[in-house]
Amino acid sequence: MANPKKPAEKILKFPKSFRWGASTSSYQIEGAANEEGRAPSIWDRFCQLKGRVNHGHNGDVACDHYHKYPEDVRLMQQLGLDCYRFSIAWPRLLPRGRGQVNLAGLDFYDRLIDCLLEKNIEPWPCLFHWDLPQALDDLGGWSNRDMAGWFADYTLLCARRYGDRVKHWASFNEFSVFTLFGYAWGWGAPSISDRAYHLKTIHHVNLAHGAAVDVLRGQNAGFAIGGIHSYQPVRPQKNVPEDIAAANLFNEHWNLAFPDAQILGHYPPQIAEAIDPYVQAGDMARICRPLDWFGLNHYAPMYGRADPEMIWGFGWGEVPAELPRSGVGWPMQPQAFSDSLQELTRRYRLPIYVTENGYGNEDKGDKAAELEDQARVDYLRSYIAAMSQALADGANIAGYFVWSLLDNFEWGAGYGTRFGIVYVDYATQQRIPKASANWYAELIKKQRK
Ligand code: GCO
Repeated sequence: MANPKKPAEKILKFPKSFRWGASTSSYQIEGAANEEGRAPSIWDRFCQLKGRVNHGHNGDVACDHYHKYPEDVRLMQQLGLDCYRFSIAWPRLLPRGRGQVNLAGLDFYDRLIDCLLEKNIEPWPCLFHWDLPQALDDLGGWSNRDMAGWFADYTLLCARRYGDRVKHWASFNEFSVFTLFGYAWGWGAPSISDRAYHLKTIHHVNLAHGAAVDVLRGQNAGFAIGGIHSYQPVRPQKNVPEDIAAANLFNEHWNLAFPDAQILGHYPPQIAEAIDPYVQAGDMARICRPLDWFGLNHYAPMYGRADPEMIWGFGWGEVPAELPRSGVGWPMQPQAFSDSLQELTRRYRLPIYVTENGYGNEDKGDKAAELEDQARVDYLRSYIAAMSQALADGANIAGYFVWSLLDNFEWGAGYGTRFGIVYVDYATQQRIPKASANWYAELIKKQRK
């Protein structure tokens, strides 16, 4: 419920060149997991493990976007979006991760891109949103240094096929999140929990990013290339030395391990020391390649505490009781968003695209309530107001993509958590814009006047 006593935050005018969009990812929406030559990814495998994904859900059908993309693109047009961020499923293009190409997979993204362009919506593909081909995981996955070369080959395939129509490219989505969850904490695919494996993964993913940037640049000097980072301020749960130290290491892992290496050319201090055995001469220059933009996924501040049970000794602390929470319990603090935008402008000196920001809630089965999502409207209004203030105060922000266009497969939470501005009825695959979609469309329209 909107708080009647609280004045609505003021959204200042954005420049005409500011881009408005929405984001999704392949495994979360496409479905058609076993169709037309797509091979399993590590997420298909993970979903088969007992008790790992809520309700035993998986991405086999998801939002059936593979078949319903024309309808989804029409929705984007109705919302007035300038651009659409999606991801390309590596196992759809290269079922074994390398070698034999699946032409039907290549064709799918051709159709999607053409459909977007017909409606004047810019396609912003991301090359990796977590669905690693299982065949490559069988070869050691990201712990294998050869992955950098295989990722570069996959990137070249995409750049050659789609580069005549796609200008904006993202290498990876949330480097730190999938590496921490998948290889340190074991809570996501491929469910590994091992310090050495995790460190190698960090370094090889960074090498893969650098190699992909070079491939893209070599294909077309005019491409606009970026990486997408989850950046949330990490605060100590208590003001005691153990928690301060834990929050500091948490921050190195979550916020700095990838962008510092890719943009500043070095690892943050504690990671630099730990990762040194895996770094070869010339690697930092291979990782640190010129970029055109910084992709920021931001949701909420985080609280860290010392936790000897956790693999790196830091864990999730409690959120202070005075902070309001979203429908999935994440603290809501728009000021942390504007602070992050200022901080990132200063640190990396690149134009920032907010590639994800949004509000999640547990589905309680009340469709009418889902459609009247006032809490999501309030969240978006207050966060976009904070972004407009940051812009007015000098942050370099060029665009905003809401997460997410559609309700979708929310990883370990399955379909029980909804992040969409458009409701998906999974029984019928019907799409219905929520109040937040209408609000977002109005906002975009007003900005154009
Ligand atoms: C991530 C991903 C998205 C999520 C979204 C909500 O951050 O996990 O980029 O795929 O669905 O962030 O959790």
